[in-house]
Amino acid sequence: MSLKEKIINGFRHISYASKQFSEEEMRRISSEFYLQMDSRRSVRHFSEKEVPEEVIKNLIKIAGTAPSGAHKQPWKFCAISNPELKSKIREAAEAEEKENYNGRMSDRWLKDLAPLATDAKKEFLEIAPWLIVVFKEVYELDENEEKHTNYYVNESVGIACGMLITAIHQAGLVTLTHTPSPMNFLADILNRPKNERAFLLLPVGYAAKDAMVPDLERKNLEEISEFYK
Ligand code: IYR
Repeated sequence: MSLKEKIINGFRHISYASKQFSEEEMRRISSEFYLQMDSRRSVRHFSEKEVPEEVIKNLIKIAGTAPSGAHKQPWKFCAISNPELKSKIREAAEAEEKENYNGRMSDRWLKDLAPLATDAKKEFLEIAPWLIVVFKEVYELDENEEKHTNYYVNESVGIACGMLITAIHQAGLVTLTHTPSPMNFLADILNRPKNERAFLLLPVGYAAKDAMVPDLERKNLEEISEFYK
């Protein structure tokens, strides 16, 4: 393959060709991938079985391939297997969640959560072998500690998290998106720099043998789409 290149605005651009398939192959590949992703569920019951660090590194590398505003890559993925840190995080998360479930969340919110059988107890934060805390970099800090804006930070980090969740599922592992609120305690416990804000906490591991999930239905294609032809 010949690599073409040219300079635009002083920056090198290289030719790119995506891998392409026949229409028949595309139909098969996309429908099989849909079935694979449709089997993903948010799981709250984890096994203590260890997951190799190399796998976690691969999953984070996958998340790091996400597109981002002006290619600022405004994310940091903190992977925690240290039991003391996991206990600290559980303790702080449960303290916040107790407040949430006992007054900070509206009756309507609690009613909406009832089918998920969630409560303020978050044992998965200690049982799952890994916690990945995703931080967004609200601004960039250069060598001189000067601030530079990042763009579309929530969109960028949200996309990266979606790709991380997809990667976790295809590796045969499970996760859930845990958003203890407020979650400033995560930056404190993990000693993060001041340009980082906690975005999402993803416990990662194998599903427990007796894991259960609510019997939920997804909206169908007609409900989630509108085609303009
Ligand atoms: N953060 C709380 C509450 C919670 C909120 C929503 I919206 C959920 O979909 C699930 C839980 C918790 O993690 O329990």
